[in-house]
Amino acid sequence: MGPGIRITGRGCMTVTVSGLAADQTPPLEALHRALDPRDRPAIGRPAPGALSLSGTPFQLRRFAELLASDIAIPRQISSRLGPLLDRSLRSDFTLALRGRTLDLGGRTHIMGVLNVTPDSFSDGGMFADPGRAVEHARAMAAQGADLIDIGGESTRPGAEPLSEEEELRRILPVIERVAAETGIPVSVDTYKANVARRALAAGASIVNDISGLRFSPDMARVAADHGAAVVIMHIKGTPRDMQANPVYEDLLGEITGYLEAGIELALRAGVPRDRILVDPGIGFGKTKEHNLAIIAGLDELRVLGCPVVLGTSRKRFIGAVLDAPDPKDRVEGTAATVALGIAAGAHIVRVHDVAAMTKVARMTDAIVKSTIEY
Ligand code: HH2
Repeated sequence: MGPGIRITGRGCMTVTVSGLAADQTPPLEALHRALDPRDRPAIGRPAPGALSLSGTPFQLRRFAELLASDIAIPRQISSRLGPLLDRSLRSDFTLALRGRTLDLGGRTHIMGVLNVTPDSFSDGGMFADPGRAVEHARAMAAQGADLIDIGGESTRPGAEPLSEEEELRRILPVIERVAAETGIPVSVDTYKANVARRALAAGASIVNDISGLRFSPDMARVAADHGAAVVIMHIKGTPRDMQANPVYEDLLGEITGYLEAGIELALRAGVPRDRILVDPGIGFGKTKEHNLAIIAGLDELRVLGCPVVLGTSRKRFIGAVLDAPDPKDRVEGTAATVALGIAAGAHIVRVHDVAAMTKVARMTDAIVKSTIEY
């Protein structure tokens, strides 16, 4: 056999610096030229005032080191690239919950959805009875769920807000029993600080807030006071109005910015960084095209340095792609989003079909997280 050539690898990353003034580009280009040719990432000018560098993590780190020590380049650029690269390359995530830890840097974790509502878009009315809800949580745990996410208010597009009293009446008995009887960590899906407070006292250990800590000013403090973890999710608008023509200038940039500001809120209130998770909020103020682009570009959220939760399960955009109006016919479509979401960096997937998605996640992990043994 003659010589052969193979090109392999997933390790190429691109850093794009935008908003550069005319006199800021030449020193960056000079710095790039100063690198040993073997350590030079590929340089490009994707738009006016923007510079891109593509290469291996090693090449980008070399550039960041040189940049950090260059006094001709504004600190605002030179001091940020190194830490951002460190966060983007981070893979060790251990989530400390009451009395247990989840190693999110290893295999993908499964968050089973338990809606104790009469009107959720896919399972509304099925688990409104506490006994049936607890039974379903047990079944999901047996099927592979690592966490159970319990919610009492549907946040489907157009949904009206629910009173705190009614939300508490629905979820508290279920949270108490699921936490006590299954031992599986429980997250409470609420944007109301008073509801979160009572849910945490009843045994939940994570607050899953679809508003990214924005709708209730006290939410971050409540989470900090109870030693709870938080899922900070992106939403544009409110459930009632979010699907009325959502528009973005820079989809992933805006989502990342919103989540970053949410992380700041959490940190300032006293939630430690290792208890913060982020979620791009699939379907929350997004068109079908937005949702697809977010999944494809999910790895952009890695700069936040927090584990990523992805909630695509049975959602409307899958129905739109597959022409499947009934959410129960969206399981295979959900599987595609779970597999590609994991490949693009999701650490936790929030799903209704736990048995099927546990297998999809294990299979995807076996391919993309090759250090895990099966
Ligand atoms: N999606 C829903 C609710 N909560 N939380 C996070 N972190 N991420 C999500 O994508 C997410 C969420 C909506 O789905 P569901 O709970 O099944 O429906 P409904 O809001 O109608 O109860």
